[in-house]
Amino acid sequence: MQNTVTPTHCPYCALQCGMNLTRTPDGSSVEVGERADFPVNRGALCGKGRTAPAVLSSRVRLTSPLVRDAGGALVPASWEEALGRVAEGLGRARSEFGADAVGVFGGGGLTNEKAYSLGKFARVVLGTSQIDYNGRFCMSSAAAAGNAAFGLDRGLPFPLEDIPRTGCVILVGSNPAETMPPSLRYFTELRENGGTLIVVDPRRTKTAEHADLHLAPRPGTDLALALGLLHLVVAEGRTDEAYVRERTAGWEETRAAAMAHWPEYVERITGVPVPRLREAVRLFCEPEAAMVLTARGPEQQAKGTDTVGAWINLCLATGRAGRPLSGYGCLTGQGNGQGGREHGQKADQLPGYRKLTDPAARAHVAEVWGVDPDSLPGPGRSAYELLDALGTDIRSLLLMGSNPVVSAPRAAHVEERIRALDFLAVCDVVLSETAALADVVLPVTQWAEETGTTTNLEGRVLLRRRAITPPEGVRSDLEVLHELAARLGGGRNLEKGFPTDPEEVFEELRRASAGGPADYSGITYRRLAEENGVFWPCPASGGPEGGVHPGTPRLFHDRFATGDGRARFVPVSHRPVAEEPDEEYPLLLTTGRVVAQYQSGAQTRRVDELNAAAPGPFVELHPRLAERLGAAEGEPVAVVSRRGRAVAPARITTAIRPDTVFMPFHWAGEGRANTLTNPALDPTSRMPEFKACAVRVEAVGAGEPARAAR
Ligand SMILES: Nc1nc2c(c(=O)[nH]1)N[C@H]1C(S)=C(S)[C@@H](COP(=O)(O)OP(=O)(O)OC[C@H]3O[C@@H](n4cnc5c(=O)[nH]c(N)nc54)[C@H](O)[C@@H]3O)O[C@H]1N2
Ligand SMILES: Nc1nc2c(c(=O)[nH]1)N[C@H]1C(S)=C(S)[C@@H](COP(=O)(O)OP(=O)(O)OC[C@H]3O[C@@H](n4cnc5c(=O)[nH]c(N)nc54)[C@H](O)[C@@H]3O)O[C@H]1N2
Ligand code: SF4
Ligand SMILES: [Mo]
Repeated sequence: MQNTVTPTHCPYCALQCGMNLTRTPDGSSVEVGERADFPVNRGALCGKGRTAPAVLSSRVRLTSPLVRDAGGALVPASWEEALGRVAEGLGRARSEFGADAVGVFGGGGLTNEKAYSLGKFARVVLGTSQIDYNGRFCMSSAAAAGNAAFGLDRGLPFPLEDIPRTGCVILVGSNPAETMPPSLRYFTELRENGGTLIVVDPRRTKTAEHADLHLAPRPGTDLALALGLLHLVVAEGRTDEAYVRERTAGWEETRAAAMAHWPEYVERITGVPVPRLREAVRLFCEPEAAMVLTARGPEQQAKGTDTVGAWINLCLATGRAGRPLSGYGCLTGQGNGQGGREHGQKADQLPGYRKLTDPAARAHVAEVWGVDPDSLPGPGRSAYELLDALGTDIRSLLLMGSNPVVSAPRAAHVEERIRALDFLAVCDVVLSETAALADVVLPVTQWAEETGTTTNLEGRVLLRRRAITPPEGVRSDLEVLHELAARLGGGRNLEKGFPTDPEEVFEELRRASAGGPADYSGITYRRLAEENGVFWPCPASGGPEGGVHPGTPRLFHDRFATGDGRARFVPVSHRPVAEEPDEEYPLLLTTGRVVAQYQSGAQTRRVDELNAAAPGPFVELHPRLAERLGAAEGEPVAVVSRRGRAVAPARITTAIRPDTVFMPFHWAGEGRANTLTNPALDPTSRMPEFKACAVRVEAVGAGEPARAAR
């Protein structure tokens, strides 16, 4: 029998707050308690974490497989029948149209074990190249920029505990007060210690309220802003010449690009006044150490990779990377946003953050998997491109851990593509909007009911522990993959490569990742339990005096992970958003999050306390804009883009720029923000432009003729 109190981690965001779960007396659920021994959150939790057990209840979750009957309704079925149908649905597409007609879509909330097994399942069992995941919509631009500049992508190259001790932090398009509330402490402590906080956000968010300086650029102009700051750094003689010479390459070209971005020109593009640019440069350059942290604001742009590159350039020019208490970092989002991008559910990737196109990587992983390297497919399509190909090139899809009907850009089109599939199987804990379209829904176990590892935003690998017995009728994602491998293997006993015990999967993941950039080979479940998490890279040996490797909390202090150890400047220049406002669509829509809902809302919209706090979508608009529109607080307004129309109540606030409107994306139906968003993709990361598209807003108040805002 398990202990009654189980130390574990939250099911939601990348902070992966520690919590203690106590089984309720009848054993059917758990209560969340404070877990003070985990340093990242020191006991603090947000409302989502506190109420997470509500989603364990069979009142809101799935407890039986569902299959579509002859009349088109989803009806309960046995596991035997449901698994048989999935194997048939995936197998038929493969035999009729070839392996690439089968798609797989994963999620950054899946544990490392699940992400690893899903990637292996796609390549080994299905033989398809067509796998990608929702992390593409999350931190892919920062990953691409980090790889280009530093030769390695780990969201934060230092632990959060370094933040309060640096001199200045620029938080770019990041709203931790709502998206990672317990982490706000690090920024308030920074200020208590005499450091300064600069927030760059078109909205005066709850986070911006804590800032010493808030810059509110027009959405989609962060690239110009960063170049303008770099221009001032050079013009004011604040470049760290020695550092640039010794630790970087490519400065001259970047310097030239920055010099073309005069502060006055940058002010015109961004709307940020020149004196504020100067103030930001002063605050950032004066202290001994400083950091730039980005999140989805600058990253979810069709030029997200270049935009993050521009912020990294600013760090490199001023000697603020790979030094104590200095650096560039990306605040990753999902529970396993970091680990989920390392172990092979990404279109171009093999475990250990290896490249699918690298012959040595293929040979290593193929050996661990016991297959011929030539049998491994090449890179496939990125997330949006994969969704866009459903029903045409891709005939059947296995989806695990995402709800794209709500969260994908141009969602009405994506929904149409999903409906055009010959066959859709969804593994989920609840009947999400996407699961509701499936031919077969497989109900799976969740966080408190299963063991597994996640890697938090700091690169700290953590052990989530099983605290209660799952309800009858559900199975784990690992069991699903095991059973499907048996059915689809054509007598090859492929299920042997898909153990259902997470620790066994982790042991294989260790070997597969050994020697790769994200090396987990020195990490074991036992160490994770004893040490409360271990930072990768952690090779199997090579610790001090030949002992165990301690893990790597801080990266790049000696050298960057490039061939010559130098960081690379990336020459970038400003370009406009993919869809500039015009006569017909005169405003910019940006999207994001509220504190009480999580992502597509599939889980949190099933929690009463969270719905009471955040009952539905809304459109944030400035009073001047509202007046022109005739929009009143709480009254519905329609937001219209080239992709469609969404309706939600107006929320009138001076905290937003008058040329911008904001919608959270947590809801389906009429108020679905992603009906509007633009799937224009970044050329490198293939990130869609969630953060800027042209719209018009119309008041749809009772009886009044709608007026369009100009
Ligand atoms: N409550 C809650 N917490 C979450 C999540 C959730 O859904 N709900 N999701 C988790 C996940 S997966 C993620 S990725 C993180 C995301 O965490 P954040 O990145 O903090 O969240 P967002 O609200 O998407 O975007 C942050 C800010 O970017 C601003 N912004 C919009 N456009 C621009 C722009 O062009 N430039 C700049 N500089 N800023 C812009 C928005 O106004 C917003 O305040 O949160 C994680 N935590
Ligand atoms: N407009 C706009 N759109 C956005 C964004 C934005 O800022 N603006 N942000 C983007 C970002 S950063 C992200 S990360 C995506 C997220 O969007 P989604 O990919 O839709 O993320 P979730 O809502 O977390 O979906 C996870 C699904 O998996 C289920 N699930 C949870 N745990 C498990 C598990 O262990 N196994 C299985 N099989 N299922 C599980 C949940 O119930 C849920 O249905 O949205 C993107 N979409
Ligand atoms: S901040 Fe994130 S990890 Fe912490 S309790 Fe809230 S949702 Fe969970
Ligand atoms: Mo995300």
